[in-house]
Amino acid sequence: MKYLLSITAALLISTNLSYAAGSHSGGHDEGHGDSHAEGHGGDDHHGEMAAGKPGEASSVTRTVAVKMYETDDGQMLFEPKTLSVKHGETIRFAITNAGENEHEFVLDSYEKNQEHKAVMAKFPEMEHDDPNSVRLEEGEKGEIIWNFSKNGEFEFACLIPGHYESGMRGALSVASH
Ligand SMILES: [Cu+2]
Repeated sequence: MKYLLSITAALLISTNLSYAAGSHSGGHDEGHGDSHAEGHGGDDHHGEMAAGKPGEASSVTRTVAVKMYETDDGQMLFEPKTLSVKHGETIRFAITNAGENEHEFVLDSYEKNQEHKAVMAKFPEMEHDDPNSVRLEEGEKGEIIWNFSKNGEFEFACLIPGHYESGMRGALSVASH
């Protein structure tokens, strides 16, 4: 029940933010009709998302190791700090939480991450089961397999309150060559 309430709130908040920012892309008249069913968030199904779509293990072309950790001076970081991939690649992100806090790896557009971060700030206990993210306890390992079907500038981030501001964000660019 908690989950359902949070998702409803998330949709309301992200809608409000979109209007406030004047960036209401994917509008109602742009051919997204099949993903606009009542009560169904366009980003919650298993199809395309802002940064591409979930990939198949059999199609993986490259594994990228990602480490999440904290430094003694209070920074929270990803290693590597930025990523560059080719359009069409299917990447297995092998993610290790080498820190002492819980962390997450969320791959999305900058705008979606800002919206998601605002929701997380309001509902820190919110749990999600999105194919573009993984949340790991201290010492835990996880993975995401992702197909970069869209060119553009994206972002990987940890949206647990305070972590993004402490350094847990990185640019990921997808280009044809
Ligand atoms: Cu974190």
